[in-house]
Order: sequence, then C-alpha cells, then structure tokens
Amino acid sequence: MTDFFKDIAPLAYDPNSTGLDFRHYNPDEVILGKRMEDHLRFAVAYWHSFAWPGGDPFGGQTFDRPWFGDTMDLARLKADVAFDMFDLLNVPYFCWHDADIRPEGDSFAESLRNFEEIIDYFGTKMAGSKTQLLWGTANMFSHRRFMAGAATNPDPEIFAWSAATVKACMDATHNLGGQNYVLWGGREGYETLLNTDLKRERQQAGRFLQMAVEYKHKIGFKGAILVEPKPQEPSKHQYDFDVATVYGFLKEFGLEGEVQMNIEQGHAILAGHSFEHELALAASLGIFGSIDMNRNDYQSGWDTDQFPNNVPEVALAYYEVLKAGGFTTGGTNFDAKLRRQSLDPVDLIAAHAGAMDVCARGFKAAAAMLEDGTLEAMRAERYAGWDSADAQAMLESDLGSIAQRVLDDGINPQPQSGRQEILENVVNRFV
Ligand code: XUL
Ligand code: CO
Repeated sequence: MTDFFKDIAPLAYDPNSTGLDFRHYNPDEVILGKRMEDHLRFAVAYWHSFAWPGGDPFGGQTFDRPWFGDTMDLARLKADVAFDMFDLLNVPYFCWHDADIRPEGDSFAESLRNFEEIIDYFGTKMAGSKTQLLWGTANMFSHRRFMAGAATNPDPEIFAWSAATVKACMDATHNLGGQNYVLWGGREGYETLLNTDLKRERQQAGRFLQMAVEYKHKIGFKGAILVEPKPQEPSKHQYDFDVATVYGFLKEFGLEGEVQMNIEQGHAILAGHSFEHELALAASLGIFGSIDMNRNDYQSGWDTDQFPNNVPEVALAYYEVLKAGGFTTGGTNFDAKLRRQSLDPVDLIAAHAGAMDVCARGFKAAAAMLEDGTLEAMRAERYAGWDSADAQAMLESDLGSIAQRVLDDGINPQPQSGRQEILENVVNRFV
C-alpha cells in the first residue's frame, strides 16, 4: 500500500454512515435474485482518476499527484495508487486507455514496450486484488498525430498507426481477461466539409471496425466489442452520433451481430436524448452492452463528465438496464472526473463512494418499480388492443384490405389517455 490514501480506511456498508462509508451500496444484498455487486458491476476509469491533471480551457494542471511524469517508475507508482483505491472502494472492475497507463515513447515500438510492461504489472496487481478489467481501449485522440482522426484520417499512415494501436490494446485486454473492448470515436468526425471527404472517411471507419472484429475472432477474445456513441466534442460532427446512427452504420458494414453499445449518460444528453432513451433503443435493437455513468452540467452544454448525483434519473436508466436483462459482460463504468478544485485524495474517494451510493439508490428504486409491476401493467394495457387476432392479422395484410375493413366494420377509434402524470406519480413512489 502506498501512503497516498494514508488516513482512509476501506469503505464498508453502514446505513447510518455520515462519513465515506456506503449508506446504500451493499455489495452482498440480494436484489431480484442477484447480489448488488453482480448487478451493478462498478468500474473506475483510470483516465479521469489517475491521468487527468485538472485542466480546463482557461487553465492547466491543478492536481499535484506524486505519480505525474513520464517515467516507467511513475507509471508503476500510478498503478500502485490506483489499486490502493480499487481496494478501498472494493470495486470489481477498472478500465483504461493505453495512454493513461504508460509513458509515450519516441517511437511506436518504444510506446508498445512501455505499454506491455505496465500490462504485465497490471497482471501482477490483479492477481492480488479483487479488481479485474471491465474494458480496455485505445486513446486515439489526445496526441497531435490524431488531430484529423484515427481510422478516418486522410493520411493512411495514421490509419496504420491506429490499427497497430488497437491490435496492441486488444491483445492486452485479452491477456488481462478483460470483459469487453471499447471503441469510442475520438476524433472520428470532422470540423469542416470544405476539407473532408465524408464518404471516404465513413468507409475507412467501417473497414477499421470490421478489422477489429476479425482480430477479436482471430485471437479468441470472448468479450464484447463495444462502440461508444457521442454526437460532438472533440469534433464538430462525430460519425458515431447516437445509438440510432451507430446501428445504421453497423448494418451498413454487416456488424450488427458483432458489436454492442457502451452508452454514456452525458453523451446521450449531448445528442438531445435522455439516457434511458438510448438504453431502451439499444436494448430494442439487441445491441445493449455497457454504460459509462456520469452526468453533464445541464446549463453548460458540453461534456463536463461529473459524477452522477441525480437518483431519479439514475433509477430510470437502471430500469431500462433491468428490462434489457441486466449486464452480461457490461457494467457501470464511472467515466467521471473530479472538479478541478477537488484537490485532495479524500475527494477522489468521496466522489466514487457517493456515485456508487447514488447508483445503488437508483438501482434499488428501479428493481422495486419492476417488482411492483404497475408501470409494466399500464404499458401492457395501453397496447392491449394489439393482442387481438384481428389486430395481428392486420400486420400481415395490405393497405387496400385494411381500408375495406375500416369501411365494412365502421371503425371509429376513440382517443385514450396516455396517463403520463399518473405514471410519473408511480415512479415518485419509488425514487
Ligand atoms: C469521451 C469518453 C471516453 C470514452 C473512452 O467523452 O467518454 O472517455 O469513454 O475512450
Ligand atoms: Co465514455
């Protein structure tokens, strides 16, 4: 154990806690026949908690971490502190980008050596910890070489560099027993059409994703490949705008049976949707995979990646997760960062502890709503007319025959209440 979190004890479940301990997250509590820990499958995001220096567009680093710097010794110290925090929080999973965990070398080969050495170090740390890998991914957006995209770059050498990077990250994820491999679009989009061949870029992105899927099968990786949609930021226009857009893209490239979605709360909001909409749509298309849990500031209109703290919103999200059958390989990754004034080690622990409690409260409310059954019963009642043989036969019929039936039977539909306020009142009994 390092001394970074020296005065902080491992967090326990204590419903009367006024400190860091969990008031709501009890990993062993059985809900809907499963332990809470196995339902929620929490993960810590390495990039925000250990690699982000605390900058914003108007100012640079605010955090002063003993592991900041570009040496392998510091990368190992960072890993030591990270696993200390995983142990204190008792989280089952973590997630990384290659660039979060290793210093960049002077060549691809040197970066790869650094990366593989830290991956081996992770293997040792994971052998002595409960915390395992939810997913790995490649950072193909921070370095200036990626400023015009990775797979969609006009320069084929960047495509090659990106392919080599994803291969290395998939190998590492596989070797560590990762549950999923994630591809977020990064700078796969554009700033201006004046310099962009949109058709060509989408083809490159499609072929790249096919190659990732082919490689998964080649190495026998059994986890899921997940794409994470986001509508803008960093690019003005991102190709992976939202779940619906990505589904069309997957269909175009024959990948709808191979790739699932990693859906992030803040990205859904940026796309003009609710989180639960994106979750429900992915589930209905059979491509729901995992979630990045966070929230954005609703006034600022950009990706502020704050820790979640809105229980009713989280409840509606987990309601959709439960209706989708819950997580299989996926989980709840806190893609969330501290505010830049939250300087102290205790802030990092409190942020995660609070977020885990918010998720636990939301999850319990979601499970209770599902067990109560009122919402599902009222939804079923709303569509009950479609249960009749006539209604079902209509879907196999044609416009002419239906028109004739409307005339023959004197069909004269009467508007019915959608009961939105009553349904909202039902939700409010649980949140
Ligand atoms: C960016 C974002 C990423 C992905 C992984 O908005 O969400 O952190 O989750 O690259
Ligand atoms: Co994310």
